[in-house]
Amino acid sequence: MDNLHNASAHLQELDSLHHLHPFTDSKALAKRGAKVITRADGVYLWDADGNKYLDGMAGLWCVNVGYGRREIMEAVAAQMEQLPYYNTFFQTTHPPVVELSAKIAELAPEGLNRVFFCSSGSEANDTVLRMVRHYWASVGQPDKHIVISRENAYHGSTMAGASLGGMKPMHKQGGLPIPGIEHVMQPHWFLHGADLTPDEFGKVAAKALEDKILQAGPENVAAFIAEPVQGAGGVIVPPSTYWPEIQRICNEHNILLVADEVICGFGRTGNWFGSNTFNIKPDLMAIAKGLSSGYLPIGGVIVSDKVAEGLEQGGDFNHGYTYSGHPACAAAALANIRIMQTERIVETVSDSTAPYFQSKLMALAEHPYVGQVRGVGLLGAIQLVPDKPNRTAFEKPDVTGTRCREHCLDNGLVMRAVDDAMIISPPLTISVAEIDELFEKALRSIDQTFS
Ligand code: PXG
Repeated sequence: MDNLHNASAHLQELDSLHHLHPFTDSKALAKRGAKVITRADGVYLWDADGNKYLDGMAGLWCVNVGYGRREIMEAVAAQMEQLPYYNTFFQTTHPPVVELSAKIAELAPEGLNRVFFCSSGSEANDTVLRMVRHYWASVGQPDKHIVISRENAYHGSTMAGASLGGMKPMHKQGGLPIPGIEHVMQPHWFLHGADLTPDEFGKVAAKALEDKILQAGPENVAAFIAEPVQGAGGVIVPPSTYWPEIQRICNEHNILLVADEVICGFGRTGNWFGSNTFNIKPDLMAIAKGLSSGYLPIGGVIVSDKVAEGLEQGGDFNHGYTYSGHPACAAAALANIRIMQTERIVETVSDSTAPYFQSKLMALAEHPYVGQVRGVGLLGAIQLVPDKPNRTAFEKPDVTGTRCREHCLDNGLVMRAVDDAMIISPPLTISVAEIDELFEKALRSIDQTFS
């Protein structure tokens, strides 16, 4: 154990000297040292000191089939031997990208049959921004360029991704948002619903989109982009009245509807896509994360026939990445989807583990310091509050959530805090016994947070 500990300290020191972490205060991290994760299997992680954790976040909302899948590793190794890289720019293609495109078209909602590949969710949303504008220009309506998104949305960290996103702390850095992007209210009843019922509030939140479209002029608006369920914003499941209204508004005003399925896609909500769960008919869908269960970086934009046909009128779409459709990443995604289909993972989530997970989550609503629980499929949020009856927030946001997260780690559970909401998004392969373990550890950690 001592040797292990030394190994960990040495790595921590080098890490703090040479590695800049995403979304991190480097100085604060250097003081405590990063946790060194060395191994994973199933739903569990191990650190360099030999501690074991149940990974309640599936890495970063992505390891849907769980860790340690030999089928994916072998498919990638075989592809690397055959053809480790070739581009798809200059009228060439290769078997894995063809097969993956066809597979995605088969799984995607009706009428979405084409895929543009990239390496991440951020790149997918950069593609979305350029693609929807190019679409409208191609069909003779170049004025339609404004993209409307929502406050507290997360669409990535590149210039376009972070601009489309509605995270204020991100907009404060680097001169964002870029022009032509507007934000409207998020459907977060707990924070903004005041004394409306969730269903009344859902319509109010949707109306914010219609007001914004009318203000900008529908002839100037290209698209509305939204996550079916906001993930990084705090697992915000919209009221049932929200999505039908959004759909009506986009249809009526001739605005493209973009579903950001980066988290919701590939089984997370109990269907292949969040759009299936919420009966959304998107024109485009951004995908990443669960597409390869995070084994290799790959993302994409799934495009409807209408948009694809419009784009065809515009000639070249001057956009693409060296790694668009990377063969090894495509092979990883194909192997991942094969696992999901042979093991009927989406069906198991929807019929068995998600209902069980949601019942355990709902039971936590009784806790004196839990103001609300939210969830769908294998997504959950536990909103911690100081004063239950009044839906008040803590005076200093983040402190309680961070403390709870630390207790979780001490108890062998990875659970992320979004301000004071505790977030759960485990591998979709989690068993009933592991769900019991997850909630037993979560409850113990919440109790310790308030003791
Ligand atoms: N869209 C959505 C809905 C996301 O959740 C992205 C786009 C961007 O994907 P890439 O692959 O570029 O990271 C995401 C990513 C968090 C957290 O702390 C969430 C994400 C990424 C990093 C951290 O919850 N989501």
